[in-house]
Amino acid sequence: MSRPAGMLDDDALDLDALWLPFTHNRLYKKAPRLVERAEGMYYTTPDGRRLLDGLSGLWCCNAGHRHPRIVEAVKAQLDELDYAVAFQVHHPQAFRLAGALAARAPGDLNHVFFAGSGSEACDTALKIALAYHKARGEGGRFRLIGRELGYHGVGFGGIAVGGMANNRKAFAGAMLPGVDHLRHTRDLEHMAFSRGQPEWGAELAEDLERLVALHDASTIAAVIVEPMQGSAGVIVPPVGYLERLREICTRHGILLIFDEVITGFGRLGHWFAAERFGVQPDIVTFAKGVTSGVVPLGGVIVSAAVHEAFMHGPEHLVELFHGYTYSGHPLACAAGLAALEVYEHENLFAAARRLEVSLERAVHALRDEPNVIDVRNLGLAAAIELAPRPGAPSMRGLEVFQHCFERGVMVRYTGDTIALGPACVASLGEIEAMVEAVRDGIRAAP
Ligand code: PXG
Ligand code: PLP
Repeated sequence: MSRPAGMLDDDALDLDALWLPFTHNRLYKKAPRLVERAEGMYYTTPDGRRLLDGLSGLWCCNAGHRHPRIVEAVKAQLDELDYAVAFQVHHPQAFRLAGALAARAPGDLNHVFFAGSGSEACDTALKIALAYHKARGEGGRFRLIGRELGYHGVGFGGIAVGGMANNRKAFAGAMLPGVDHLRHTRDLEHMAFSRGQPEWGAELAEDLERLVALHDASTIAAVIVEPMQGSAGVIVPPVGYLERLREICTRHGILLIFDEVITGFGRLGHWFAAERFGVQPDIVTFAKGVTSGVVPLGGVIVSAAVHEAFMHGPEHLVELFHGYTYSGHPLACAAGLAALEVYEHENLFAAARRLEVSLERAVHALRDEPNVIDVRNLGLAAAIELAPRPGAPSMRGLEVFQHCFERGVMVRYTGDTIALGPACVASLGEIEAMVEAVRDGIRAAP
């Protein structure tokens, strides 16, 4: 074969103008990797090679790629309505999808605000939290608490409460005032190689009491956490941890926001992680899997009480000065409605819960491979953490990723952690193929 899998085979394609997100652009353009088509669990590269998708796109194509029912719904929507004015006028599909989401969200999470992505969803949730307290006469609650290693997208709000240093350091002067962070829950000494939720670590939630003591509860608006941290490499909450966060927030009148951009729509075998963990947040953010990645869509679901706080004052006045041109875009709503139907009719979350057992077994069998220092998993998410090569952090991760790509499997790497996030439609054989590619990759990256 003349060139590696996925290499550009159109010599006329000029790579210069495009600045890729979260990518080492110069190295990438020396050996670009592209995909041109996708179906189900597979991509096809421009030179016709099939690639098994080990990450559901970027944790979003939970029903597999180009599910025919979703594709049909989007095509049909295009024949009816392309765009509807989002402010003051709207369209039926958005109301239908909001109703469908409210019906599936746990407890009294029953009002939906649409955005275009997870980042917009996070900034929206933070703004709602601040405005909620203001509306109730508690405008002194201006602090937002995030968590170390947290990822809440790349808006100014999201990076301020986020805890990934690389996403913050160039923008240090532009962080929101009054933000603080809980300590993260990754502790290899106590929890390495846990299967599912670690037994140790519920007490780490007490760190919130430290921040309350420091800042006083009367200054804190909300705590935002990913119920399971995705981007930082599948950091699974210890048994009892989220319950304790909930208790502390309730005791001090602090809103609890679950950022479910990755954990929603089947990733943990349920509509939402809140349901799986049995912990009720006041606000949930979602994106990605809501349309199975077919059209961008994000949003926020709030509790009855949060919504109610805004519904006072003269009726002709806007209650929340916030919104996007593309809030509830018709194509996104059509894709969302179809995706929900697919998840339900094909019992994909039950399938995810069955596959979780196989994924867990397969990834933990990597434990004795060279340089593996941790294996973590929950639902259809797993991470294999490798020791960094001395003097060259991230190189091992990159080499494993490249090796898997050459072998026809797409995985994700962040630093020296390899992540897998198969779609709910994966077969047992496909899960095993992903894990075996990672095994080979680890052996090829001494
Ligand atoms: N919150 C969470 C919890 C996320 O995981 C966002 C917000 C932002 O969503 P948008 O749609 O603005 O990207 C995310 C996105 C990875 C990876 O490799 C994770 C995300 C995006 C891309 C890659 O883990 N998460
Ligand atoms: N910038 C300008 C100049 C705009 O007019 C708008 C929207 O009208 C925006 C940014 C925000 O765009 P969006 O609503 O798509 O977030």
